[in-house]
Amino acid sequence: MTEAIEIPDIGDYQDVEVIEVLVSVGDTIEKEQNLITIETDKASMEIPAPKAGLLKSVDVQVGDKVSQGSVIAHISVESSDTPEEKIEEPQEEVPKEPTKELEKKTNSPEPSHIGPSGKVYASPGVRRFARELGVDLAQITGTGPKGRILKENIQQYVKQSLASGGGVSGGDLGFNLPKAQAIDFSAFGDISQEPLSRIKKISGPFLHRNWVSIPHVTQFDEADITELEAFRQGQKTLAEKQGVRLTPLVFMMKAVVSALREFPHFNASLDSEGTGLIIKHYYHIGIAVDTPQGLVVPVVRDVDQKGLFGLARELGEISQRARDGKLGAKEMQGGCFTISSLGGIGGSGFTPIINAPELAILGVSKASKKPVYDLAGELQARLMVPLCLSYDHRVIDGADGARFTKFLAHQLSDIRRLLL
Ligand code: CAO
Repeated sequence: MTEAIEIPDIGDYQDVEVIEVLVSVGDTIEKEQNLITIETDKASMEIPAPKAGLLKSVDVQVGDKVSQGSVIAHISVESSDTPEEKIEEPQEEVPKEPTKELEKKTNSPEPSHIGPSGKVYASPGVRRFARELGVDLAQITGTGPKGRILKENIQQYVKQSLASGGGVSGGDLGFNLPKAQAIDFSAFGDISQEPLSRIKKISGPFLHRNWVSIPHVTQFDEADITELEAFRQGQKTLAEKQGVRLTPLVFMMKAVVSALREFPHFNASLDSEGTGLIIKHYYHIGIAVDTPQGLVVPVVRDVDQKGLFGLARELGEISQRARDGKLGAKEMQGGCFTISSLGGIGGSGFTPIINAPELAILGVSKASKKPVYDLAGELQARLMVPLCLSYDHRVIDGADGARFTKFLAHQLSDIRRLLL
């Protein structure tokens, strides 16, 4: 059923200007999600959706004037019990009434952050400030309570962008390329259209930014996991009895921690000026998880302090929660290094994109038996797993990239080292 959404009671204000449209046709809207921002000479207000549903039309655009009762959108009302609904922001993050904020007040820290649903929450003052500077709020990580974006986060982002020579919009990194033309594909045959999921909408710009702003190099190597696999198979029944799946990824996580200890500059981030390193003395590993809604990267904390079975259990739980769309924002923060494993699917190698502000990411492909000459010159069938390490060449030299994967391969080839 399609319903019109109207401007609610906004006091005595009439003909108030629409300064921002926060949603697009085809978006799945949650109840109380902000749809547009309007602004009088004294205040800005965000207008939330009274119901959840699919946005069929947006009936206003920036610059339009609206008053109480003006129709701003049409929404097709649907069940709110979808997996995507479950990963939405906690209720307290979303104002129940239009948020009236005096400008001088909204320049102070206000609720605004990117939730796991991929939406950007911003107070009118923070949004206005970002708009004036041409800053895309989706590019900013908030440091306020519960990850909220503060005005100083925008200032810091602009400062950093200018220092690194990039454009403040985040998307403009100095490339002067022609815009892709809109093509009418229906001229060539039947087509249908569907919107990108919210996770893809939010992760896409981040992946793009990381791809163009970080000088990536990918180092390829392979590790002999013949003994590791024999050990794993030997432990499988015990693992199953304990209700966990002991996959090669769990061993990979332990091996990565050993490599991060050996090469601390991989367990680091560039500081905000881009002139120094922040070295981390904890070992939180992000794991790329393929979900129906898109790729998410939950973080397993303190991997150095956990055993194989404990890690296997945690990995199983977080990947299930990720697929159910139930991960909280905090569970995707604080990673030191990411592992992206396509080993359960196939392929012989790929070039993973670094998950900034981390400095490196390990791609793992499917292990296969290969003929390998042993030290005595005898040909052996060995189980080899491809490793693909992408690293930030501003910080990590090629030689260290090669040393890192060599060390990793060495760790994986001797199960005793991993278990020690
Ligand atoms: N080589 C051979 N077999 C492998 C393997 C490898 N490198 N890695 C996993 N396998 C096997 C597992 O052992 C399992 O088989 P068994 O049940 O017989 O033991 C099977 O493949 C399936 O494993 P899995 O994928 O379900 O489990 P996992 O722990 O390896 O991975 C998870 C978990 C969540 C990371 C994975 O399911 C996933 O989502 N991967 C996709 C990540 C992704 O999309 N990355 C690309 C991002 S773009 O940079």
